[in-house]
Amino acid sequence: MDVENIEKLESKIRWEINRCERRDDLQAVRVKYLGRKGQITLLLRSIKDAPPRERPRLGAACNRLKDFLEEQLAAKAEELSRAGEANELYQPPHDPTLPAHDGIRGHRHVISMVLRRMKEIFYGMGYSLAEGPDVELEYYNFQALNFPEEHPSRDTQDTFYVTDDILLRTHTSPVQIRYMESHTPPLKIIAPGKVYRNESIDPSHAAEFYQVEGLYVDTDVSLADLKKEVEIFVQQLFGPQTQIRFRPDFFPFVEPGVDVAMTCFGCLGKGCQICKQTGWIEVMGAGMVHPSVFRAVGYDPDVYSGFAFGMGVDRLAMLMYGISDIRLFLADDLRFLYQF
Ligand code: FA5
Repeated sequence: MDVENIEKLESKIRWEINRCERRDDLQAVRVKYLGRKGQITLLLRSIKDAPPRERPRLGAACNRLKDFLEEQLAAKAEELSRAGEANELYQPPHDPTLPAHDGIRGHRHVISMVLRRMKEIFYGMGYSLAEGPDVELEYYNFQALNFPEEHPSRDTQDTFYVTDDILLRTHTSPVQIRYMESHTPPLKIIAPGKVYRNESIDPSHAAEFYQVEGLYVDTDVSLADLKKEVEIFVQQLFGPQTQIRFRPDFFPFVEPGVDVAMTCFGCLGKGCQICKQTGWIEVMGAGMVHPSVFRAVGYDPDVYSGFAFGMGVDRLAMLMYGISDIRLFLADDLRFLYQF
């Protein structure tokens, strides 16, 4: 074996590697030349039998050949892997900039969406946020709000009691009391939150639902102010053509008390299925803060006046989206939830 023969092997190797079509073919070429009985391995072993002055040149030529083989194998492997023949050793690195798989995405619950919209409108009208506890004292839920001792809603049939004095709030109105106790007028707040009633459940009655309370107290607040504020709110939520109507109603903590209805957005007042042919939809209870309530929080009713209103968020959401059963909001049915 001389240097010339060794160099001739180069073109043989190049030709063989060029013909390789798969990773296995490349491995076969590697074994053929570098395996235990491979041609280059045997050449390297035979150097010791050559005349001493030939050995350095033979050794250098063998090493060059070995390097050449490795380079050719690596280049071909990359070419194959680029062409789709994936190879564990030469696979391209993971690319973190590639777009992710489009998995299932969550989104806000429809009640949260409606609540957010309502808050946005009220913040725009100058109201700020007030909050109170879900587990409330009987005093704030009833007594300070001027509910007589024998009022039916105080009954355990309507209210979830924790103890004699502690209950799950049945409305958001107790937040009015808590807020007035710790602030002096003028004040203008909304209090959104969850409320609980020991109700028989049906398509329009839930045992837990959301309300938004509103309260405005200053030195010269009138029923006309209440009417304008409510009108601005419903027109922003349901459209500028919406009209409102006040009718007398009774809540112990307001005097006078009113039931607020708006013209039906489905028929604009003509009568349709949504409004049960009446042309009107009830939206909230409201009224002028009762003097007894002012006295309970230490305000002088001869100096201050104010209005309060309270509405059910679930019922509004049902109207806005044409939902026929309130129980769907808590049913955890993804087919329902993904529609919004
Ligand atoms: C009240 O809760 C008063 N606190 C509202 C109020 C505030 C009046 C301030 C005056 C001044 P009412 O019980 O009517 O009122 O409930 C208010 C709203 O809650 C109703 O209009 C309705 O939309 C909703 N609501 C009442 N009961 C249920 C129920 N079981 N399921 C779902 N929504 C309900």
